[in-house]
Formats: sequence, C-alpha cells, structure tokens
Amino acid sequence: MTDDDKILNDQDTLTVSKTETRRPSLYKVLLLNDDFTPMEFVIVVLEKFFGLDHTQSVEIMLTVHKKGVAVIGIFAFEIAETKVTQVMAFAKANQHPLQCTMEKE
Ligand code: TYC
Repeated sequence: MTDDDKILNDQDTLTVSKTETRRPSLYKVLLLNDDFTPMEFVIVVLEKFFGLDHTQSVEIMLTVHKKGVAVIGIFAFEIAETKVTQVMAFAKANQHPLQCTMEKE
C-alpha cells in the first residue's frame, strides 16, 4: 500500500482511493563454468553486458571458474531475459559453449 490518490470531483466531494504498487519479481542471472570458453572472453562478457569494471569482471570470472557458477546480477524479468539472450548470442557467435541462465530470486 502506498500513497493515497485524492480526487476532488465536481460535487466538491473528496474521493480518497488507495493505489496498489507491486514491486516486480526479481531474477538472478547466473553464469556457468565450462572447460573451453577462454577466461578473457568471459571477462569481456561481464564488462560488455553487465557494466562491470575489469577488476570486478576478473574476480567474478574466477569465482565461476573455481565454484562452477555465480550470480552475476539481479534484475526484473525482462532485463534478466535480455541479458541472458545477449550473452548466449555473443557466445554462440564466437563459438564458445558459455552458458548463462536465470532463475527467480
Ligand atoms: N573454465 C574456463 C577456462 O579455464 C574459464 C571460464 C570461466 C569459463 C567462467 C566459463 O563462466 C565461465 N578457460
């Protein structure tokens, strides 16, 4: 429940109604390790599609490399979906088997 909407109608009667605002569900975007995608390519992906700086990108790439998977961002559904599509298309275009997925938080 948030702000009240106050409307003064033509009989000068004050109508107060509640506006329901729903926060959008959030989705985790996950990057998966594999044995073939070059480390430098993964770093470029993180910089290019997730706006991370080089240091953050190296750190996250190494986390995925060591642990097998990492959450690389949390977004509303359509943004998460766009990121996954962009990463998968970029990996495919460069013939790397890199996998990026999303799941509801
Ligand atoms: N394991 C890869 C290698 O040794 C590097 C890598 C890291 C691949 C993260 C995918 O999401 C990944 N070249």
